[in-house]
Amino acid sequence: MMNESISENFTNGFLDNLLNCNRSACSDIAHSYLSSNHSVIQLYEDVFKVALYEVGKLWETNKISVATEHIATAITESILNELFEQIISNKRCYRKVVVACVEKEQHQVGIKMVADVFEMNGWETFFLGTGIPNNELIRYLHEIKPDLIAISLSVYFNFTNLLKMLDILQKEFPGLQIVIGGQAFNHVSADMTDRMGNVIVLTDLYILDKFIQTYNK
Ligand code: B12
Repeated sequence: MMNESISENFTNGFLDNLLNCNRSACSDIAHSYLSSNHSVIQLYEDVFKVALYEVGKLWETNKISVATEHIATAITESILNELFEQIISNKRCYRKVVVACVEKEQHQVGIKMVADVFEMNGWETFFLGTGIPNNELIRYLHEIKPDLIAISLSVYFNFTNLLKMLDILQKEFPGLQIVIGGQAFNHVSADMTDRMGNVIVLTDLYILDKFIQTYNK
């Protein structure tokens, strides 16, 4: 309970400063959260994600402008990049993961966090973000030969693009382990996920971290 309210204070402070476009205050909050005994995953899940979901609600209800939403996202992405050197693990496990969004998906903050969790667990991570066409992805996978691909889907109406992407991946790389996540799955029914074939759906970074640790054994 105590811990929850501490996180809430940081999250509210972070959100206020995002909305006021105060990048350096946001950065200070992120660093002091980590120094007060919280993990990077807690920072991502309980501060950054909660604040950006709130930004989404404010944007959806026209309480903030598109510009403010863009700045809030850009600040968060810049802090993720700033923290990267700090989170990278010295213990390498010599596994490779390609991390990408479904074609036509424009949301890349969540999947960047996913890439970081793999890095923290010693994986060599190839973060493609948004905007990679399927044919270029296939070409890249042939080049990198990863152990696993992680895919993100945020917007529900891109689900058919996900099915198309999975179909191509599963034909071209039958043995490749595929993990998928993203907030679109809050709106996808079980009979739809059944159509995805042999893939693993993971809902958040805590679960992803456990999955990677089991996989690393
Ligand atoms: C920023 C933002 C944008 C930016 C994105 C810029 C960028 N660089 O990423 C821009 C402006 C491009 C954008 C565009 C649009 N957006 Co937008 N956007 C957002 C906003 C405010 C924040 C997104 C974010 O970063 N969230 C924080 C991250 C950390 O959360 P996350 O993505 O869920 O990721 C977490 C988990 O899902 C998980 N995860 C994610 N992927 C994966 C993958 C794996 C393998 C695993 C294990 C886990 C995992 O890990 C993360 C940590 O837990 C959200 C609000 C919201 N609720 O998120 C709306 C939101 C996602 N957008 C929305 C919409 C509707 C749109 C547009 C259609 C708007 C429009 N009319 O044009 C377009 C869509 C374009 C497209 N084809 O994708 C809706 C989606 C509704 C829905 N259910 O489908 C939301 C929810 C806003 C709202 N409330 O209406 N958006």
